[in-house]
Amino acid sequence: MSHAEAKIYPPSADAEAKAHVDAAAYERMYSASMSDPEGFWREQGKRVDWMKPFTQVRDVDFTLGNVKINWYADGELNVSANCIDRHLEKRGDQTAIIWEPDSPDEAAKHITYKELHAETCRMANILRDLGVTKGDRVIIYMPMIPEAAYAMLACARIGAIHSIVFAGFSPDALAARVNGSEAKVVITADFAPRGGKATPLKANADKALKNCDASVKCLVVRRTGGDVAWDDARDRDYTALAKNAATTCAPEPMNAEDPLFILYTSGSTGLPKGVVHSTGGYLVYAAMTHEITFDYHDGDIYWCTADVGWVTGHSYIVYGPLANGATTLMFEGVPTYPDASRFWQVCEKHKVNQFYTAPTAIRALMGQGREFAEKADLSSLRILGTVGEPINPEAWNWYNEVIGGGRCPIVDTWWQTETGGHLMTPLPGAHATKPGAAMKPFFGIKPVVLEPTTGEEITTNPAEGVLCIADSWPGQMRTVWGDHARFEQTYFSDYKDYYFTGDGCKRDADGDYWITGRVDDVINVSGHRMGTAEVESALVAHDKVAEAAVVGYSHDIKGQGIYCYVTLMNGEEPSDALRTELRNWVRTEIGPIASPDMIQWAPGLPKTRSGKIMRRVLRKIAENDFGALGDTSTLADPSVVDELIANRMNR
Ligand code: 6R9
Repeated sequence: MSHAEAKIYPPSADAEAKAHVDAAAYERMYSASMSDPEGFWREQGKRVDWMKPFTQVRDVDFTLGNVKINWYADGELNVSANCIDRHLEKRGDQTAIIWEPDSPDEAAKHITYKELHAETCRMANILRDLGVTKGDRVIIYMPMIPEAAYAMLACARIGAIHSIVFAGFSPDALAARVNGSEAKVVITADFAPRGGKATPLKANADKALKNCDASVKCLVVRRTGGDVAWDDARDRDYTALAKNAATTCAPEPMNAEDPLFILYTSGSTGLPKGVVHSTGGYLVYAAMTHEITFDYHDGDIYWCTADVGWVTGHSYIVYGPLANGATTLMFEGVPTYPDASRFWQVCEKHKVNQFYTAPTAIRALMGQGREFAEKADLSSLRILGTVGEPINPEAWNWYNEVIGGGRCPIVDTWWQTETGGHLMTPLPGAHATKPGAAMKPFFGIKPVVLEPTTGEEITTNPAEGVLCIADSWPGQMRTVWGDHARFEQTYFSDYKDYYFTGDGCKRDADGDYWITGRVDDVINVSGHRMGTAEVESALVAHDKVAEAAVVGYSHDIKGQGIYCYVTLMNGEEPSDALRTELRNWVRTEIGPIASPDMIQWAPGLPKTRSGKIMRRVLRKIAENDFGALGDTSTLADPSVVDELIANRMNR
């Protein structure tokens, strides 16, 4: 089906009547944000409480060599005070966090804003006792437990910069981030229960810390109480210390441009880079998008199923919702444990109003059959959201009908680690939706579609090309940790004076946007973003591997799978045992999410005479699409292509 024929779902009268922003308000506010960004964002800056009010709103330059992004730069605030203290008077006894554990047999917890305040202060005081001060880095390597949120907010409270490492990452990946950010403390837990199994987080941290500076301390939350090794000089028992820690701690005044967190993410080249987000602009943007995209109203129960290890967990489990005084649900488990009805049972149990998840989860649950959803009472649901990858119309329709009962607007939110919050999404009471379309830019966002090779802007509709953003917004990343030149090169060098997203997109005849996926060497596996270069460098680190090229290919559930072409060292024999060995190797180097789906032995890789691997050809072969390999005449040895086709892994 072409986009022109896509079914259109206009906003319902109910959604429109309730919404913070209806169609007319969107038009008015969007055009104000374009014609007077300074005035627009000055007003939005009032969403947060300032210790010292800002007078400057924006100071931005996208010129290569001189890139700077500053918002509210002379203001001072504290994120933890904004997410907790300012709500205490009005909603101290309201639930801030509902915690749903991995096992449905364990009791859920309801943490009020008052309790959140006390727990965050305890954690902040313990961190201070460990010598953490303003500007220091703290790594958080945690299960999805309330202490993960306390840890984030505690860092923010004392002005430390947190960097969360997803609990599914390996010790090596953890060590790289501890060292890359020169962290003083790693906060972890004994074990991370997930889907009935438990990852030995503390043991992983022990392995990682062997490769880190001896001064790094390890603060351990007792989640399961299981046995762990202990180093008295380095390890501290959080659960024991918290009992005696003070429950007040004055929030540190921070400059709006002080970093709030670093989050490592994959790019098209090299190792993951540390995306740096600010304190003031980030919080304004996370709060605003959370309220408007999900049409959050006081008293609503909001659930985002992401992990705090990803940016979605930062902006839309913790910072956005709590800045808005919301009740946010935090889930420790997985969608299919104990069975494929878990998500829906949690929705019923906690009467969830807004539900936000990834297309890969929807596809996996759709595959298990609608009975699992039909068992649950989903009448509390009002808004559904998706994030992380393009959603195929079949999954969209299932989500709409089976989960939303045809009455819940679906917000397909397109954004990135780098953007801090949603850049494109339909708004529930303002816009029509089309299955698979991200539809409309958020306020202040000026998308441009460029012809990929010339960089010319395409101003007519329909349009197809690469997606850039013409101007800054408060939630934009500020730099790459420790490497501003890499920041400029990655995002501002391909297309002059624009932020380059790395995504391709179409704008249809109605002017609505459709994200078509990455145009660089980043792949998206089950909504997890991965650089093919990272998997390649893990593979070539194995002593039997001479060379490797990695591409994505279409995968029914994961969206994309990881396809590896591997050239072995002279004298090494390919075998299934070696395949397993390499797969396990990549899992240890990076983590299970980077586990190769296919490994094809490649005696030679298709290279140009200048030695560049022609990935376009490798992608086609991985897709089983041999008819359209394109021009291969510049290859040094075109015969390797036939060899690769002949040995294509059968699926
Ligand atoms: C938030 C997040 C970013 C990349 C992005 C794009 C893809 C995210 C999407 C989407 C189509 C959507 N992506 N949301 N593609 N429709 N609604 O996922 O951040 O992990 O940095 O990934 O994910 O390709 O460039 P991150």
